[in-house]
Parts: sequence; C-alpha cells; structure tokens
Amino acid sequence: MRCIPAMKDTIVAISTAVGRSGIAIIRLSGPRSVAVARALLSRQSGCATPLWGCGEPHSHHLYHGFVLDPVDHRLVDEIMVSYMRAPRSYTREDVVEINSHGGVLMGARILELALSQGARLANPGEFTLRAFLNGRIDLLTAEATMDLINAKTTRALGAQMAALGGEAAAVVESMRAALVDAVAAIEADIDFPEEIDTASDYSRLSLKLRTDVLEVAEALCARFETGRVLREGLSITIAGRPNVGKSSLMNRLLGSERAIVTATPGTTRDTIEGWLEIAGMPIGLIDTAGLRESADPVECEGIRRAWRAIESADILLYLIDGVDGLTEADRKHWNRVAFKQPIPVINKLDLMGGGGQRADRLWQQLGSPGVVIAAKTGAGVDVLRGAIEARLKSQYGQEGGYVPNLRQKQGLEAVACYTREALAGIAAGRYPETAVLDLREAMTACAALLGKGADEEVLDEIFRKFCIGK
Ligand SMILES: Nc1nc2c(ncn2[C@@H]2O[C@H](COP(=O)(O)OP(=O)(O)O)[C@@H](O)[C@H]2O)c(=O)[nH]1
Ligand SMILES: [Mg+2]
Repeated sequence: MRCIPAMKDTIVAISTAVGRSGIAIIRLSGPRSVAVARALLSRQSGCATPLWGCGEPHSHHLYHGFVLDPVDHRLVDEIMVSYMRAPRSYTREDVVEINSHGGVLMGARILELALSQGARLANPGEFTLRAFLNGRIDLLTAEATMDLINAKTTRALGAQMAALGGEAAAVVESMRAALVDAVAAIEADIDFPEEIDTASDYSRLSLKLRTDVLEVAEALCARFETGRVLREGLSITIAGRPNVGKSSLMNRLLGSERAIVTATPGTTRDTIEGWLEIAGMPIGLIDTAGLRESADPVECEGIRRAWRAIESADILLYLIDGVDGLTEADRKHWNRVAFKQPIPVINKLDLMGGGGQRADRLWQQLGSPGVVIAAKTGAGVDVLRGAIEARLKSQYGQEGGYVPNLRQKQGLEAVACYTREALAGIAAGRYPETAVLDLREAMTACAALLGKGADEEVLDEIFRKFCIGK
C-alpha cells in the first residue's frame, strides 16, 4: 500500500501533453515550488538572467521566459510560467505551472531539471489528494475529477460535471442535515419526553426521513447502473446466420472498414469489436461469426465465441437476410436468443422486391417489429440508430445529473439501510435510543461519502486510480 505522503515536500509532474509536439505542462506544488522554478527560469535565452529575481513573483500572473539548464546554462525551452500563491491554487499550496512549447521531450527534460532541484515526482492523483487533504474539495468532487478524465463520451462528461459542480456533495450534505435534525429531535424527546407530542412529531419526523434521506439515497443507488454504463460503456452484439450482412452493418455503424466483408459465408471467424457513441453513451459494437453448423474447428470456436458475445450483450441485433426471408435456422436462433429481447433487423432491402410487405410478413412471423436496412447502401441505418437510442434511453435512464461510482453506491446503500432500520424501529414503537443509533450510523456513512474521517487505506484505494499529474 502506498502511504499518504507527507505534504512538506514539493511535488512535480508533467501533466498535459497535447499530441507529441503539443504543449506540455510541468506543474509544481508545495512550499519549495518557487525556489525550484526560480533555479531553472531565465528572462533571456542567451545568458542566465533570473526571471523572478529574489523577490516573490506576482501571483496569478503569466510570465514569459526561458528554461536554462542550471549547471551549464544551456537553453532548454521557451516557456510561459505562472505562480499561484497558497491558498489560491488547485492544491491550496504554492503552485507553479510551466507551459513548455517544445513538446513532450522538452517537457520531460524540464521535469528532470525540477527533480534535480529537489522536487519529488508526484504520485498518481497526488495533486488532487492534496486538494482534498487541504480541505479545498470533498471526496466526491475528487472522484469526479478522476472520472472526468476517464470520461469517454459527452454524457459521461455531463454526469461528472454535475458532481464537480458540487451537486453530489450538496445532495449528501442535505441528507446528513436531515439526519442530524432527526437525531436532535429524538434525543430531545428522550431527554424531555413531557415537552413533545410524541405521536404526531414522530410521524412528521418519519415522513421527512423517508423523503429527504431514504428515497434520495435509493434513487441515487438506482442511478449506479447508468453510471456503470457511462464509465464502462455497454455492448451491442450483431448476430445472425453467415452472409446476412453482419460485418457490413458493423462497418456501416462504425463508419469505417473495420471488419472484412466478402460474399463467402464464414468470413468472420472471431468476434470483432469497435467503439462508437450513441445518445452520448460509449458503445462496444461486436461483430460475430455467422451462426451455423460447421465441421471446421476454427469456425466452431468462432461460433462458440459468438454465442458468448450474444449472452453477454446489453443489446442484441439479430440480422436476417431479406432475400432469404426467415429460414428454419433463423427460427431456431430466434427462439434461443429471445430472452435477450433482440432488435430484429432485416438486411438487403435493396434486393427485396416489395420490401415493405415482405418485412411486415416477417415481423408477424417473429411476433416483434424491427428495422429494415440495406447495410450496403446505408438505407435505414439511421432508423436503426434511432431504435438503438430508444432502447438505451428506456433501459439506462434519463440524461444528466450526478451518478454514483461503486464506492459511493455502497455508501448510499448504507445510508438507506440504516435509515430504513430506524424508520422500522420508530414505526414499531421500539426504544427511540435504537433509532438514534441507526441514524448516527447513517450520518457516519454520509460523512464517509464526503471523505470526512476517511482513513489512509480508503484514500489510497481511491487516488491510486488517478493518472499522474492530476
Ligand atoms: N445487396 C446487398 N448486399 C449486401 C448488403 N449487406 C451485405 N451485403 C453483401 O452480402 C455479403 C455478405 O456480407 P457480410 O457483411 O460479409 O456478411 P456477414 O457474413 O453476415 O458478416 C457481401 O457480399 C456483402 O457485400 C445489402 O444491404 N445489400
Ligand atoms: Mg462477417
């Protein structure tokens, strides 16, 4: 386990690199940030003339200068540099940020020079950890920072921005406040029972606990699944007999020639995956080997993998060749995949005379309407995209708002569980002392969500997943 490091030292990391030739940012945080930077910075490129003299540089001010090697005064890079005096910085420590224009290699050289001046390489997430330990952000916001960096899609971005904007912390704070109120009221009743109209007060208190704590926690837990989908993406598998156009559809949806398309049945031997975004969600699209009886061991393995991809799919597209119509094999497969509630898709519309009528007959046979496309020409593919989008929305919930991660969901479950327990106790007329104990546990769970009193192990687990430089 990594220990939470002492914050006395000054840390440095190269944090952002836009492409190989883009701008790298070297960020220093800690009491010696200015001293370390001062040793490297020069006003002139040809000879060492201190950029910052011996006084303190202006805070929140952008300087132009050069980095020179402090040993031989050779020019390393032309830079822009800023200083953010504590506590008005990301970490609440003295922060210096050097924008290197010379790209990643130059950035790495500046990082090395900073290390030679006594800075220490930052651990993953250590800047954000310091921001948290110094009380600038709560744990929910810290986690949102990380999820933001990892966000693959605009919708994931929106959810994390909600947490970053303090929405998550505000919700948890308000649950905690409601719990504190309830505990205070019950304790007052225990201490001065004669002053309270117990029956009506307890029913009002229970109602408030139910709406302001229990239902809020439960609703957030329910959003966890959406969060999983946003973070990890979900899978759409395309399945069907050989040669119905699965690989053509894959390529069409991805907008690239990802899978090999030929007129030879059995071309796709393995599952092939590509990524796309629909309705702001990351989707792993999986093309599979055509389902049929085969004696070829390689193809058999491919078909076994196809079934596995079908079983683990979040959404299944079952593709039917519109020219062949529904074959006996299709019926068998359709029955076998029915538990997945697949979206049936008829392909090769361009080759179907009287396409509409034939499709209607097919939907009747399947007992489920679907989408008619021509993967080859792209006809109907937008309609299919729309059908997938509708399915995503009905299965994975509404847009926007804060979505908890696994740690947060477990914390919210604890809040809900203890609150439920307290409510049951109150309803059953048990000793109010036991309800207080339960509500205090729920309060502790809220505090833990915000990172209050979090122990080293918990913090270590959370910040280990950050990238270096954040
Ligand atoms: N005319 C027509 N041909 C198609 C269409 N979709 C696929 N094909 C052809 O059908 C054959 C098999 O396609 P492919 O995508 O490899 O099918 P898979 O075996 O299911 O992956 C290829 O020759 C494709 O060009 C379509 O919409 N219209
Ligand atoms: Mg194929």
